Parts: sequence; C-alpha cells; structure tokens
Amino acid sequence: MLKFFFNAAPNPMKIALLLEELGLPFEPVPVDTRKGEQFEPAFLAVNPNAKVPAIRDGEVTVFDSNAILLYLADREQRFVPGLQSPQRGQALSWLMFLASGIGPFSGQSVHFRHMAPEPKTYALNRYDYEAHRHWSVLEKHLGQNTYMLGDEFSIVDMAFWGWARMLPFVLGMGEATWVQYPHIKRLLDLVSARPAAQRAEAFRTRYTFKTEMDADAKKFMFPQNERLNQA
Ligand SMILES: N[C@@H](CCC(=O)N[C@@H](CS)C(=O)NCC(=O)O)C(=O)O
Repeated sequence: MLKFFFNAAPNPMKIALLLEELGLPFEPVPVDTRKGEQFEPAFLAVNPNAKVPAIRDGEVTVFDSNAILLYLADREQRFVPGLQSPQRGQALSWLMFLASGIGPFSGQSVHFRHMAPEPKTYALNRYDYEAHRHWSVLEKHLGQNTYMLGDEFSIVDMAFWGWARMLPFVLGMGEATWVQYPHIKRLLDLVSARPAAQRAEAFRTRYTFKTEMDADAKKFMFPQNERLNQA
C-alpha cells in the first residue's frame, strides 16, 4: 500500500487533500520533525532532503509536495490536464510558481516573523515583501479565474490550499489578510468546503506532533544556528 510520510504542516496537507480527493488507500507514516525523525536513515532513503511530505508507492519514491501531486494526478489521470492538453503548460507553470515562490517565501516570512531572534528588520522586510508580492500575483489571477486553471478544480488548487490556509499567520495580519486578498479567500473557502478537504483536516487532527520549540527542536529545525554558537 502507498506510504504517506507527513506531519501537520502546509506541504504535507496538500497531499492529504489529494489522497482524500482520489479516495486512495494509504498507510500514514507520521514524521515528527521537532523530534528529528526526518533524519532517521529509513526516512532519508525516501527523501534525502529530510523534509515532509514524501511517498513510497511500491518501488517508487517521490518527495517534494508538488512533485507528489503531479505524480499521483498523472498516475490516476485526474485533477490535472493531460500531456496533450493546452492547459498542461499553465498547470506546470503555476505548480512551479507555488513550489518555488509561494512556499519558500511564505516559509521564510513565517521564520523571520515568528521564530528568528533580533535584529531581523532587514530579513523580515525582504521576506514579507516577497511573500506579499507572490500572493498578489495569485490574487490578481484569481480575480479573473474561478480556480487556478480557470473553470476546473485541479492539483494546482490543492497546492494553493496548503499554504492559503495559513496566510494570516504567514503575513502576520490576522483577519485583515482577507480584506487585502479577497479572491484568495474566495478560492480558499471553495476548496475548504470540499468534503475531501474536511477529511484531510480531520486526518491531521488524529495525530499529535511535538509543539514545543525547545532547544532540541531548534537543533533539528534550525541546524544552521550551530555555526553561530561556534563563531
Ligand atoms: N519543497 C518541499 C518543502 C518541504 C518542507 O519544507 N517541509 C517542512 C514541513 S512543511 C519540513 O519537513 N520541515 C522540517 C525541517 O525543515 O527539518 C515541499 O514542497 O515538499
């Protein structure tokens, strides 16, 4: 059976949503990253980059959330335009934009806003600016499109949903986020109302992960800080 390596963070949630949409049976394998379980050899054999999500599908391993979305959607020929479709190019572009822009800049915005020590004005300003810039591209696109690919719900909306759920936290704006980004809120609500999205959220709450960001958790999550201690 397909193994799904996950925690409760935005990137694994994209895959939880697709698995629920597809109704595929899977074996959940929780990976508690604040306990350092991502560095265990058995997991590194699946994802040498030591991050969740990842899957093992028979002999095939796939890591990085949007690669997993594309792999499973192609395999099932659902929720993605096929190779011959004129929509395929747009699907790939938006998937890469979400993977290389929205994810990293939102992640760094969270890190510098909520985790990093002072002084951080320069770094927070850069990542907050770039997070806003990327989300504004989506806001404009969604002003003219019901879903990311127009009229059809697809894996691009699932990739969007993983991070959009967290946007008030990412931007540190609370409910004011939705005044600035009404079209993002509209698509977020549309996807969240799907029964599969509700099952994905319920799936997440069945597992308990370490919440304390204590010294051990910081050692695993922010290994770069060791270099500062040695300086
Ligand atoms: N590009 C990767 C990013 C994966 C990622 O950063 N995962 C986080 C959870 S959302 C993680 O595993 N963090 C643990 C760590 O950084 O040690 C993807 O889209 O899957």
